[in-house]
Amino acid sequence: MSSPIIPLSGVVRPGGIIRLEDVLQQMAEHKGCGTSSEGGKASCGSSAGPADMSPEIWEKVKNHPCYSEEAHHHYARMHVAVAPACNIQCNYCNRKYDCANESRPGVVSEKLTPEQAAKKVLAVASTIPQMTVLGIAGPGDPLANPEKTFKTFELISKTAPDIKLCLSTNGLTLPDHVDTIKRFNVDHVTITINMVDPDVGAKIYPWIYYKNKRYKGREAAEILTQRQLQGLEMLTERGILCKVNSVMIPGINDQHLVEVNRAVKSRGAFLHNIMPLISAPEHGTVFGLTGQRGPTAQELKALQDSCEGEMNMMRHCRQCRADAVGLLGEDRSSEFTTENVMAMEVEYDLESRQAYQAVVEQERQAKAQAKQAEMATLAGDQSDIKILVAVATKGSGRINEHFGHATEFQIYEASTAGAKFVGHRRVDLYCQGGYGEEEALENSVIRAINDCTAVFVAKIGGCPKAELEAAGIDAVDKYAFEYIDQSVIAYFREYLEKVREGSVVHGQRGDAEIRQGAYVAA
Ligand code: CLF
Ligand code: SF4
Repeated sequence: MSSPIIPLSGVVRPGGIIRLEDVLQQMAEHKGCGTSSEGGKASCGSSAGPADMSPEIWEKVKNHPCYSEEAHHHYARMHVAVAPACNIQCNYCNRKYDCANESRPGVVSEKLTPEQAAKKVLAVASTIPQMTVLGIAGPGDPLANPEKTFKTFELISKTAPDIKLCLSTNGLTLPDHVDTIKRFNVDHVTITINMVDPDVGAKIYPWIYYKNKRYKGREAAEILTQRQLQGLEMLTERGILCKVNSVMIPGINDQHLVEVNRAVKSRGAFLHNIMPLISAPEHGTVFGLTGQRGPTAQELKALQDSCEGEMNMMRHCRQCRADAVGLLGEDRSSEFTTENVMAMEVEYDLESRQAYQAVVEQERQAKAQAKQAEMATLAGDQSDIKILVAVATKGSGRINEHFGHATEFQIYEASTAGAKFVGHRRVDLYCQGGYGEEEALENSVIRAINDCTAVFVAKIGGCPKAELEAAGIDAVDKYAFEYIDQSVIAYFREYLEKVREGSVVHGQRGDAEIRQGAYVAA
């Protein structure tokens, strides 16, 4: 079978400009959409181990905001919601909304055709030059909608050739599509694996629909786990980087996820993303209605810490919507509605995107050097003390957000080993219409960062600062617009000095809450 990919040279205009119309015209003349999973067998790609970060793997992850924590401060992703159908039922999902394997419950995305999706990608890429990854993550399962999913990838690989392609799936039909995934140069695949024991699976999945038949309970879970692990093995054998998402459901699979971690690590997964169950009655899910709780912030962190070994743990996932646009943690999807996008004249200018990204790289290197220099001041120091610091940021790895404008805080663990990103906490906006909202401060922000010793902000008013101090959280604006890692290390060094001289008493802080409500963009 011939490759479905048509030659790029046929659609590149002088100056490196590529137009969607030219690509669509060529594809209309080209027979077959190439979405079959048969034939076209690709040769095995990278032989490098997924955990050893060979130059080849670094090349794949360095600009991917989900696969590299450090990259997520600088590079953006976008999703296109082209895949409405699903072939399984998860007890944390209400099908009125997006696939909860990557999205927070209660979020609805605008569905697109592949052609609309391709135009949207060009529109976003022209507006946000640091957008480097296009993912398909719903609103159902991308591989339950293979024609739409692969047609979209094909269009985008022609019109925006420097954008990495990414896919997220429940894995049921994954083994049938691995060769097609390889052929379309989809380098990053996420599989949601919540269990490897069908008895656990029967509590999470009421049914699956497989080969024209509905299976229930343990039998359904047995088929699902077998297909997921087979798909994972097939992908890693072909050099495709795999991330595994797992939803942590206290009392159901929380202990079991350590075993899941071992199983996926041994099959070559590159990254494990353990996400909290977000569950509330208003989501209308089985778990929401039965009162199944999600984990606390410290329960989640403890599980992630216990799984952290040779395999990287992802801790910066934002459980984004199926039409998310922008840096992780920001939501610019409302700027790119179908109506807006269809009215836009867009051209894909590869050169100016590359020039912009070169500037981003310089900033990234400056940040790394600043961190290294600050770490030198802690060299040789040993202490068991660890503290958490919450940071208000709009991106670029800097403390550049006002306290009142933050809809999330990034959480760093500081110790003599340095500054380590360990998560983020969504909060209600404190500043509403120019005024501080007392309720948001007490019921949302303080609860979300209650386990933190300090909060770093670009600016903060006297009232919230005093209330945070009363809750035992040091509100710090002296590092405004500085790099986060460098500032966290500097603060920790001073903290340690104060503990040693006796002016500060170090003690364990309490736990914190993970926000359960559906996200509302600011
Ligand atoms: Fe999208 Fe997922 Fe690709 Fe990222 S998201 S398909 S790997 S480009 Fe990222 Fe969003 Fe978490 Fe997903 S933060 S929900 S892990
Ligand atoms: Fe919902 Fe996604 Fe599960 Fe399908 S795979 S039931 S869309 S959460």
